[in-house]
Order: sequence, then C-alpha cells, then structure tokens
Amino acid sequence: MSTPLVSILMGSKSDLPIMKGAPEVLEELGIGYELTTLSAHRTPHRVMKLAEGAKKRGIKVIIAGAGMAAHLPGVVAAFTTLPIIGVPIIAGNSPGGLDAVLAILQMPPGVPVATVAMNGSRNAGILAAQIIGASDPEVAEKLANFKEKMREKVETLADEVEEKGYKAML
Ligand code: RP5
Repeated sequence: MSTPLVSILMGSKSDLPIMKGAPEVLEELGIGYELTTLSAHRTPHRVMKLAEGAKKRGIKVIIAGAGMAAHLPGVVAAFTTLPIIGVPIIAGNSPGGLDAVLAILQMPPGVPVATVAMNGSRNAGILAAQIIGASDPEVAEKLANFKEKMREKVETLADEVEEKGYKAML
C-alpha cells in the first residue's frame, strides 16, 4: 500500500465493525492509511505518542472513532495541529449514540474536532480524502471520479423509480 496519509484510530477492537468504513473507502480511492486501536482512558500514553508523532510520519489527517465517553478524538486533537475527524460510535449501553456525539462534538474553543454522523466512518474517510485533495491534485482527481460514479449510480436509480413507479421499487 502507498505511504500512509491518514491515520485511522478507534477506542477499541469492538469499534472495528463500524470503523471499517473508513479504510474501505480510502482503499477505493487508493489513499494510504495506518490503522490501530488505542484508548484515551486505557492507553493514554500510547495516544499521546501516536498523536505527537503523526505529522512527522507524513500523516495529513487523523480519523478517530470512539463510543460511550468518547474522548479519543478530542485527546488526539490536544496533541497535534493536524485536522481531526471524529466518528461517534453507538456502543454498548449507549443512549442512542448521544453520549459519544456530545463527547466528540462539544470541544472547547481552540481545539476543534470535525464530527461526522453517528457510525459515519465512511464519510470520515471521504472527508479525510477531501482535506488531502484540497492541496493534492492526484487525490482531487480520484475524488472527482468517485463523486461522478456516485452521481451516475443515484441517477440510474432515480430513472428506475420514475420508469417503474414506486410500488415496483419497494
Ligand atoms: C470506548 O468504549 C470504545 O471506543 C468502545 O466504543 C467502547 C466499548 O469498548 P470495549 O469495552 O468494547 O473495549 O472506549
């Protein structure tokens, strides 16, 4: 795989089934990534080390997903000036994911985390690519193709609904 430009982090191995959307879409786009599990609460020193070293390793964007008291994205943001994308995960005994949404979204002034939808790991991957694509023409080109394919797919479905009527599509 190509040099990692995106670091994908998650609070636990139990987050993998949700977080896999990020590496999947980066693979579709041909963008290199690194991926690991680490926890703001259980392995705080590992989080600090990874976040502090990310820029030197050539990482451009960090995606961090966590559930429950989801402090991982915010703590990572405390240790780097790289852009952080937070993915709130609906985990365990969560009250509908609201715990993680608020923990990731409500960052104090000066330390932003760009928060995607609950379980929105695929969008986190796309947003990471778009941030990189703002200054990397090769990635921008890949994204343009990606969006074009999406448009074609959605328009084909729209044509089908219009042609067959809604009952046939249920
Ligand atoms: C969070 O606690 C993790 O991100 C995960 O969503 C949740 C539960 O973790 P496990 O107990 O399954 O390891 O820190």
